[in-house]
Amino acid sequence: MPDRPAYVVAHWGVYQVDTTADRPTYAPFDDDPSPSEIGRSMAETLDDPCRIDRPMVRRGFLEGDGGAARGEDSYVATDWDAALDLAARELGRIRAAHGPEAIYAGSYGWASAGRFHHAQSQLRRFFNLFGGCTRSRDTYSYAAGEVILPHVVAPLERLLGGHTAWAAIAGAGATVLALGGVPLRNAQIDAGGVARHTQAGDIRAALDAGVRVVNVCPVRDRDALAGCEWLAIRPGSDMALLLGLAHTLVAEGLHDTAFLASHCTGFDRFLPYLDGGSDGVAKSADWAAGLTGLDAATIRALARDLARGPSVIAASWSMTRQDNGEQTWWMTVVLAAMLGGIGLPGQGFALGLAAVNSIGSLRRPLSFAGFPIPMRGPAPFIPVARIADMLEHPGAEYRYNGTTRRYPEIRAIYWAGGNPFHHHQDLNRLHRLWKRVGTVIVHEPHWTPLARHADIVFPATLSSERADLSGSTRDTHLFATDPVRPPFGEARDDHAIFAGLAERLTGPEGNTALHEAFTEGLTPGDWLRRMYEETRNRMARHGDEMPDYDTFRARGMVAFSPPAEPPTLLTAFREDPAAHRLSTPSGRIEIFSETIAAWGLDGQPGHPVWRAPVEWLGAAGRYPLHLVTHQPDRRLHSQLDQSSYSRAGKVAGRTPLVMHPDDAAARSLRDGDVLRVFNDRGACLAGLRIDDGLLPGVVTMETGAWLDLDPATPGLCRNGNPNVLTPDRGTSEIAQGPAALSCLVEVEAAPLPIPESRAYAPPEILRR
Ligand SMILES: Nc1nc2c(c(=O)[nH]1)N[C@H]1C(S)=C(S)[C@@H](COP(=O)(O)OP(=O)(O)OC[C@H]3O[C@@H](n4cnc5c(=O)[nH]c(N)nc54)[C@H](O)[C@@H]3O)O[C@H]1N2
Ligand SMILES: Nc1nc2c(c(=O)[nH]1)N[C@H]1C(S)=C(S)[C@@H](COP(=O)(O)OP(=O)(O)OC[C@H]3O[C@@H](n4cnc5c(=O)[nH]c(N)nc54)[C@H](O)[C@@H]3O)O[C@H]1N2
Ligand SMILES: [Mo]
Repeated sequence: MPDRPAYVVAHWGVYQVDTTADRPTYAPFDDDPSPSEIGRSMAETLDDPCRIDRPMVRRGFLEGDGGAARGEDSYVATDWDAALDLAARELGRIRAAHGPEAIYAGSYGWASAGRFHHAQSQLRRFFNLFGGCTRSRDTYSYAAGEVILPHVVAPLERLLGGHTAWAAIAGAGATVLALGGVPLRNAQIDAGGVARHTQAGDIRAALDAGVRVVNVCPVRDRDALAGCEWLAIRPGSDMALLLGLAHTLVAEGLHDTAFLASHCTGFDRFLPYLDGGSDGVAKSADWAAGLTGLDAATIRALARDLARGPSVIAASWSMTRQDNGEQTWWMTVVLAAMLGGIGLPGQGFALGLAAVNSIGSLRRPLSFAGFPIPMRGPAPFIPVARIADMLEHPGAEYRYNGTTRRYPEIRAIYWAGGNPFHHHQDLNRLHRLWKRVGTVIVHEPHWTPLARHADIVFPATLSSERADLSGSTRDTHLFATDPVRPPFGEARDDHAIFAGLAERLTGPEGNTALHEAFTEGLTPGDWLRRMYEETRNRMARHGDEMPDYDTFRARGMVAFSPPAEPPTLLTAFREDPAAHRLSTPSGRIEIFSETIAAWGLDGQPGHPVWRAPVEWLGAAGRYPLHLVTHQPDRRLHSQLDQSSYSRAGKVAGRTPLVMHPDDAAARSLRDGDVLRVFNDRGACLAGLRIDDGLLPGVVTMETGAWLDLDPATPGLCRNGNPNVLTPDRGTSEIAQGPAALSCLVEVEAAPLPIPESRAYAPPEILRR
């Protein structure tokens, strides 16, 4: 070990680990001004009762049950050779009989930080060399935005890389209209690691500099800093608010016609919709008031305020995870264009301020090498959240991004580094359809609900057990991370697991050595050196000097300077739209898109439109409450849910459900009660927390509680995973993204006797 602290990097922070005691202790990185508490769970989860020590095979799989008991079964502990032989035989058999695309290895998920030990990269490299698989496209975070924005303004990755910083917004003294608020709780995280949690400080400084933040959210969000105003909007209606603001601008002659003429296209095609000429409905402030529950006068005043001074129209990522999420982000760009501030310092639109630490912080995009993924042959895919549709309707047609596609027939599922039994919607449906698949192979460190839905479970290591290169390309550092513990039990790295399979399989033509191709004869240490050297070359092209690999390892990190000026999106385009054309067909911001109009989709005329959500308070019937799910404060998704820190945030041992006092009184419920939350898709238990900081009629639950379906009560999750309630619908035919956030429910006191949650008790394991 070099003469420096041992570093371990997680998506929620960087830790200096003391390895001299019996158990490693994790202290936040010295230079982190505001570390996340989530790291408190890291030591205890290294070897908690949920950790998987050996390869496991589901008992019913060995007995040939065809998947019937998947999700409820016991497991047989086995040795590595037997488990790898079994998995390799399954993969080889399916490829030979049905082609590699009969294996779904979409494997969406966050896994752990680390650029080499990145489960998805390992999996993609393996399957590309194996001959392919069916993959997934886009994310659960903002699929609707990823698909729509390239047609309208620019690819999302480009926009998030050089995103407008709070420091620029502070410089402009702008008013920020924040749809979905500024959820500081979420800024604990960044994909790949956070060296310095700067988001809270940056927002504080902006507020102190006179920035006005208007939180538009059904929930007041106590995490957002004091000083933000709160406009309690009806969930799912933000698009109507944006249209009402736009209508007011035009009605009062406040829109920037010069900017619309010089940098945009199609405003004239949108105007007849806005003023009602095309459909007889003016999208006025009064119209918007009826849909959003806000005052028409408030909407008008807000439009005038936004037009008067510098402004930012900020939409959260959560805006995209709803019915027609495409429209809300499109209209966010359009409203900002009408205000004319796009590309002026600290003005324009923002996408996900505080969604993760980097968005709004003073950052510049860094260019780090990843584990190489050779591209081979065709790459069939599904939109990531259409997994259950694919399993239910093989061969069926669906629309996606202007094309008509067909679902493949899937015989096996392979997952490493994600948890669909956390992240997917309508989990009772997924649980049912998952049983139709012949073989399920999973790598997991812990007995998560995904591991418990697998036939072959390979125990995976955690970041604390391996050396890596770690850092986010939207952060400030690259770290040399260290193993601070030997692997738990017989756990292996994802790379070693794929290498073990590759030893037992050939490439697609039957003659290539897959192991040789996968590893290139390199050890993990060799890969780290190679990836570092490539990173060093890339960064040198951007003028950043990095030390040689051995010096870097000895120092443990390299830091990159912040940008000279706080960035604002699209400044070059603003200055010279001809020289810096956008990548849209017109090279401009597309308020009307000929491309999208030509798709001929029902109710999608080629400009942003209001389409009422399927489930919302505007049309509530049997289920009168609107459930909003949001990211959890005490963990990352379902990761670390078994820890004492996460469990200390529960109410009566279940996920808290937050409810307005009036709604609780109407149901004779008291704080701390165990609840049954239900709709036609399923039910879960929850613990009541009464709070007046949300709109009556709205209830909230955080995501990420480990699914624990009750064998005695079909459809009931005893632990409080809200995804047994959420709908499994595409956002629209444009992106087919997850409409994960919201649904209608009813809540009652849980009937007695209340079943115990078994979520954190491992399955029965037979050891020979
Ligand atoms: N209702 C509702 N649902 C949602 C959302 C919502 O807002 N509402 N949000 C959605 C969003 S934005 C997202 S991004 C998804 C997140 O969904 P996921 O990213 O799937 O959630 P995680 O819990 O982070 O899953 C990561 C899994 O990887 C495992 N893991 C960790 N490290 C390693 C490793 O090194 N190797 C291997 N093999 N495995 C490892 C962990 O144990 C865990 O099971 O959830 C989505 N679901
Ligand atoms: N601590 C922690 N941080 C995280 C994560 C985590 O698991 N834990 N996950 C990370 C990931 S993968 C992602 S994608 C980001 C997600 O970042 P976001 O998508 O921004 O996060 P959410 O918490 O789902 O939603 C933000 C807010 O939107 C509000 N909201 C919901 N529906 C509506 C609506 O219809 N209208 C309005 N106006 N507001 C609404 C919710 O009340 C919530 O407070 O967070 C990241 N940060
Ligand atoms: Mo996400």
